Amino acid sequence: MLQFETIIIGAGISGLYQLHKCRDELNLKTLAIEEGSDIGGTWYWNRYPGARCDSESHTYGYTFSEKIYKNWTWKEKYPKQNTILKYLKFVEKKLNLRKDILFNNKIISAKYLENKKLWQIKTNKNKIFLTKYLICAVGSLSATNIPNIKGLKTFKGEYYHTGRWPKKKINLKNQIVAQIGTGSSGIQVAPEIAKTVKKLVIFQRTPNYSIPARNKKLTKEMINDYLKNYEKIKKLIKKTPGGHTFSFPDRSVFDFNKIERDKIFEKAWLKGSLAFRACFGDITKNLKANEKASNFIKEKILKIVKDKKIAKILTNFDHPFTSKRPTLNTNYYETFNRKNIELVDLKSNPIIKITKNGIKTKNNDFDFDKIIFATGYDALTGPLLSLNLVGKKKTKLQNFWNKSPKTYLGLMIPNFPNLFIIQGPGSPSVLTNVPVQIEQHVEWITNCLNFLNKNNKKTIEPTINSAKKWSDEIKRLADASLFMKAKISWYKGDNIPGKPKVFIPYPGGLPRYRNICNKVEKNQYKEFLIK
Ligand code: NA7
Repeated sequence: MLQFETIIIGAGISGLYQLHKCRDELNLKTLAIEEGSDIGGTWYWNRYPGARCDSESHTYGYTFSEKIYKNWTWKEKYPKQNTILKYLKFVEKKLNLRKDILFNNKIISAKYLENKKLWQIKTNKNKIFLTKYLICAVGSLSATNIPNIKGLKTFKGEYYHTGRWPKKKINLKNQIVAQIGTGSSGIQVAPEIAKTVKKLVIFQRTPNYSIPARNKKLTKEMINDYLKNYEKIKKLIKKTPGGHTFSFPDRSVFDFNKIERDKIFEKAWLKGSLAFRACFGDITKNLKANEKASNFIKEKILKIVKDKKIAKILTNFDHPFTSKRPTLNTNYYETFNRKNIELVDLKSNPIIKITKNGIKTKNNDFDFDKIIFATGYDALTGPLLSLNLVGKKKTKLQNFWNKSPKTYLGLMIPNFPNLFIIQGPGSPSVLTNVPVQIEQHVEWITNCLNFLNKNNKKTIEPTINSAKKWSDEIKRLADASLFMKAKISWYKGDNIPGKPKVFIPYPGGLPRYRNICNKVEKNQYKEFLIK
């Protein structure tokens, strides 16, 4: 049985950086284990047509190395999936990481051996490893959710989930295709495949607010500008709540009359980007202010979409803008003006079952060649629960988290010594420009391991009390936010039957979170049991 000092699960953005830090900075004997056949994580699996990042390219990536930052050139405002994969391969090569990654192995269980103070890991290829530290770099949105709809097994065509899109080329030409789901992925995939398919029928459960991305090629000037400003950008994205280059101004929606306000909204709409929500400081905080932004978006959709019935379904909002994950689009609403598109409102016409030939709803019987599930993920907790983790005193994570995920800082779990999470429940994770949060997590974990090794400490785990306080703090912040106003939101577990209905990520913003983590480190981990 091979033994390591650190095993990292996952070789996406977080796993790669953590491998570099553990192996090259701390000199720990380290192995990364990856389910896929190559590196990339999210960007390995999400190969669906139109897959693109919603963060601007020059802020989406590693900033820890000036050399790496400046030796890579982003060519578009929003990088597409394949470009990000190429970027990660470029980084991997620079750091020579591949030799310490085991591919095509999925972790099926991980058990803490109390007498040895080691984790025992098993993979689906019957490989067993021992390790002192176990770092879960499994991503927040990697456990795909295909809803349990009656009859799926009887469907005689092929079906795919956007987050597990096949490597082989999928022929959609002249096909009649169903797409279930209109989140970030659904909004990206629809305009792309609508160009090819004979007919696309989109099944919408909740209408989504979407802002134009306005993707564009970066000019030489723009590229030189962001390269020149490396230090400035690196500092800036650490200071803003979401890890983007924009922050929220003091100005309120109510400081302006409708004409002035709409001018500001219009400018942001024409520019495109997630920064639309930061036109005013109170859009994401105050329901009345939020309504002004929602109404502006609604008016835009009603203007773009020609068919009044479709436009009505698309704008039948039941939640405030930004209370669910904000999305960007390229011609999503315009796509509904095509002749080969149909929109089904699942609120009035729900799916009854999937049949041999297609989908039966309350009012219709559709025939399909293919079904695309853009139905999201068992977010944040799903990837960790799938590891079948068993901690001290035979504590199963499934049981320990049956009412709510309990972590301290989203980084560690009581009863699970030496087990670290990157982007876990209880961390800002999905509420941020993800690589910015990843770098903070990896660096915090690295410093913690360094502390333990230097002080000859064998184990670390948070106290139950600190985890309890952390959950209370998340609840307090979430309750005061607009996030809780969404009816169905994966931020609070609503999309998965049986999942605890609590707000999962830390909603206090990155700078506040970073300060807390830094204090914990400075005070030598007082909230933890260290032996
Ligand atoms: P999301 O944002 O979870 O979107 C999933 C979509 O699928 C959303 O419209 C859901 O409607 C819909 N959905 C989920 N379950 C069902 C069922 N059972 N029936 C009908 N419709 C359903 O996932 P994405 O992949 O789009 O985006 C996730 C993140 O990945 C994104 O933020 C990017 O970072 C990449 P709902 O709104 O829940 O009513």
